[in-house]
Amino acid sequence: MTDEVGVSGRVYSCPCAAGCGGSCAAWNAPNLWEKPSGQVGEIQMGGSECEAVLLRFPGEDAALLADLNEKKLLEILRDRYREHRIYTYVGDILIAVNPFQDLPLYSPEVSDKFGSQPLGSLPPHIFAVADRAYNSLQGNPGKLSQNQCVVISGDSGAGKTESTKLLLKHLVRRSRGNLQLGQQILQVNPLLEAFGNAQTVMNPNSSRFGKYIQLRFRDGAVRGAKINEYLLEKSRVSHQDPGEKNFHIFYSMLCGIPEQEKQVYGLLQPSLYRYIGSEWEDVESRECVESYQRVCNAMRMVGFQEQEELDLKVILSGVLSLGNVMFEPQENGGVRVSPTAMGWLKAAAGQFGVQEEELLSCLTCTLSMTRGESIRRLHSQQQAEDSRDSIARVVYSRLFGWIVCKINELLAGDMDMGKELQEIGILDIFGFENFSVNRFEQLCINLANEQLQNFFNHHIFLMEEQHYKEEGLEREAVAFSNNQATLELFLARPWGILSLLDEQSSFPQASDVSFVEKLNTTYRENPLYERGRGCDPAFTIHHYAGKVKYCAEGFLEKNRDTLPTNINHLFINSVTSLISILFTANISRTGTLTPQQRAKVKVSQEKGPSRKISVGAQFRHSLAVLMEKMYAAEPHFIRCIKPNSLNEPSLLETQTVLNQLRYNGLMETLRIRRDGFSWRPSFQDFVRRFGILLLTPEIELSRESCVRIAEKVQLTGWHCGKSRLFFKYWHQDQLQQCLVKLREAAIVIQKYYKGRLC
Ligand code: AOV
Ligand code: MG
Repeated sequence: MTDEVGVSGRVYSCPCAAGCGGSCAAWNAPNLWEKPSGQVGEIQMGGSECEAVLLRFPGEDAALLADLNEKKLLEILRDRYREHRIYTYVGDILIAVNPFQDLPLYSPEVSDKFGSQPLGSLPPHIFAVADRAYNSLQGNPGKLSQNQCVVISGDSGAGKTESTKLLLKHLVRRSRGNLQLGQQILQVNPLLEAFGNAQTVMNPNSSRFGKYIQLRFRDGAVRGAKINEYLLEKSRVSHQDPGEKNFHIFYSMLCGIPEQEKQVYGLLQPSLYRYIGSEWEDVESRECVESYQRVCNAMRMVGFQEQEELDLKVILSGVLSLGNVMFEPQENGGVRVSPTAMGWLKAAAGQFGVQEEELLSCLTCTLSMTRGESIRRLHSQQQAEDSRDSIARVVYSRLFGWIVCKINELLAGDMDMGKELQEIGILDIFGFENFSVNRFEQLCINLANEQLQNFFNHHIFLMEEQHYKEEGLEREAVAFSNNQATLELFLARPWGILSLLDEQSSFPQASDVSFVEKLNTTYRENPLYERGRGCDPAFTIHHYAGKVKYCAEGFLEKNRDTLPTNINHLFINSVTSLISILFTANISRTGTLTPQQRAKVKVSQEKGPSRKISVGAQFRHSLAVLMEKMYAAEPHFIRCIKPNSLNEPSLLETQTVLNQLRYNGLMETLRIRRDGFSWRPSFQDFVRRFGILLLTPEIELSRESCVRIAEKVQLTGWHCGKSRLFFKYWHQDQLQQCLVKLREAAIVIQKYYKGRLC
């Protein structure tokens, strides 16, 4: 095989991998070369062009560009996108531009090719990111390697969820563990998407929850998986804005269940259900039938029992029936169910496995205990409707929480055997959102995205700077847009938005208006905050990705998330066993809390709604737990870019892409990756991992050994600090290639001697 060292010091190998000696067509093909100036032309190898940097296709790694500016990066992305080269590196960070069409990039053959070739020797690809994480997991013999995490970020519809699926697919294939477990893991996504995704105006398959999937490995093979879910947007069950839909499962169920079977669940025509709304007309039934089959298959493959599946469908039907229960006022100030809706009440009670009168009482009045006496307060029409919708929402969100718990149980594998496992986590959350009306859900979604951007900044800019300083290396700091202040605006105690929201939520007299007034006075001087204009309570936040105006209506109620009294009691005693489980185990409320907090939530719920942990506080907590996990892992970043707002293939809108490059900080990243040293192993780690290259039995874990290794492999352009080494990101690939060669040589020698002995 021919290797070439480019001006950057990076070694390039002929992609044919057949030991062509530089004679094959791939190696000598035109357009394979790029001059150090970044100029691309049909330059042939050899002769006066030997200084040229080989990029198998122009612009594969934007960090290698000599003349660096926004326009150039944009041009590269556009030119590559035109040729369906959707992946581009900025150093070790992968940019993925959504193709909005199926490309032949992900076949098992491609997967195998990536798994078997040295890192960096193939064009940029999402599989290569997976390989890098996987190899780092195997990294250091004799030392438990660091867990890895892949952080995928980008706007809504940019391709995060698709990327997650591709990563999983490749990792499962590569790790070649238990085949059945691998298949189960791959079925998790279709299942979660059916229940947790929905059509929004930005993305027809938008994730309405966040997830962190942890793949657990031992000896390089997958041994189990665990999912953490974050904040399902349950308000969607009872309300969808124009152009949006309810969760996919409702549509696929209504289309996919054969007519005769529908009776079992008490399901009627789709157009009758209020929660399905007017968007029903658009539903393509064939597609729906197929998606229903896919969900059923996925449930079976993951390992759900038949009875559980049956209960699940009955409960979903119950949610739909409940949504049709309407009320009318009565003379005593209370309400009754409209006579035409009595059938729906009966149906819902049957489907939930509870007594009709008791369900009715939960909807139409509130019971409270004062000094041992129970007091009954009648609901207004609005209160009755709110109770109905909140019951529907809580049932659905607990069902979702239960599905996740069940998946975790089924995919736990042999993880809990006490032996240490290594982990690759993949984070796929809901992307940044800015709709015409933004509510409490968008506030939480955008907060999560701020947190991720902060994590990215921390790793790419701050840690870099800090390391140089600590290790005595003189480097100029790269200016970047730090969003720490925005994060504090949300999270600071006691004056951050979430704290003020909690404070207001605990006052019975407070309202959305008084909450916004409180914000207005607290943040009068804060440049990241703007008062809302117009009559509704509203406010605007300057996010890293732009200004978002939030409509504060419903904030307090959504944060309090109060449930009608007695509903827990009613549902725990349901004859439908799954309903009773949902309300006994408290699944969705506590899915991400520690056992102590779990206990606290349980106690506080038993004591009544006022002591309950608010939605904002839970979300803050689960974000904190997630960040703790991610800060302890070695991160790999994928930045997804949405090329146009129409979700069309082959269309790249310059301004749309430019905006994303800007607020994702990709220009600054480019600069820091070009000038900086992104891989900084300690002396010990470096010797442990690459000491074998010296081919001597006893090697000290010292600075000198490091220098000997780097010199032996003829690395150039690296630095030595006080306790660690500073490498360009490609040095790691170069060293890895040397290890592979050494391993291959060892196998040949072994075979040779074996042959002689025989
Ligand atoms: P998101 O996860 O980033 O949005 P998705 O992963 O759902 O975005 O991607 C949106 C759509 O883009 C998908 O449904 C596909 O049609 C298409 N797409 C994305 N990546 C690819 C790819 N590699 N190849 C082919 N098509 C692709 V959100 O979840 O809304 O933030 O909350
Ligand atoms: Mg998604």
